[in-house]
Amino acid sequence: MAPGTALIVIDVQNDFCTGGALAVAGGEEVVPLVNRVAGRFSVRVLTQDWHSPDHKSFAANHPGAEAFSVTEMPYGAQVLWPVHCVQGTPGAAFHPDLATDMADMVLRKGFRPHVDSYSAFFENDKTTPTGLAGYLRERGVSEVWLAGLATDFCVAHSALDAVAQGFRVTLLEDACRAIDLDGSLARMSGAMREQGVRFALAEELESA
Ligand code: VGL
Ligand code: ZN
Repeated sequence: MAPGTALIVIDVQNDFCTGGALAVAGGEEVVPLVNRVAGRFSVRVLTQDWHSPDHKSFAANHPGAEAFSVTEMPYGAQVLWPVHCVQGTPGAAFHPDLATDMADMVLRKGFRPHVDSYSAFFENDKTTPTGLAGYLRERGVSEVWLAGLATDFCVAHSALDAVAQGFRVTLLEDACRAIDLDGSLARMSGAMREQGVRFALAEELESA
């Protein structure tokens, strides 16, 4: 892999895997693929969804609201999720088989109670940066590959923001799994293709 290419692994945490609070079908299946390809990248970032217990993206913090319903936040529409990835809980920990020692940086997001953060670059208000773009630029990164959970939420928003920040972006498709809520996978896949995100399989890396 060319220098200046980063792997960003999104939210491979227990709550997004089988048995977790917001389980993504087959979420844990991305782990062996991520572990296999990580060594090919010179910069490796893991992200962690990291919510306070009173987080406003939780349906439980909106009396009467059901999980997976949509509400209006000051920054726009927001899906209300089951309580997940609460700071310091086992659900927020990385999947136990994920190779985490390889990470140069662990980036936590979604820790502000009033703003959700799908993207690894910007919170859902689309203005509060996480600092990741600056980190990658300072490390000389111009190209990013994305893997993890969930394809149609945190991975897709990260991919779109990465393009907008001027990075070349590849989605490692078989190292991602989706939630697919009301057609979100088709919608977000279309948006990613439209913005020039390239879709690739892990074998492309392994045969290189
Ligand atoms: C995610 C919903 C809520 C994700 C995080 O990682 O895709 N989705 N929080
Ligand atoms: Zn979350």
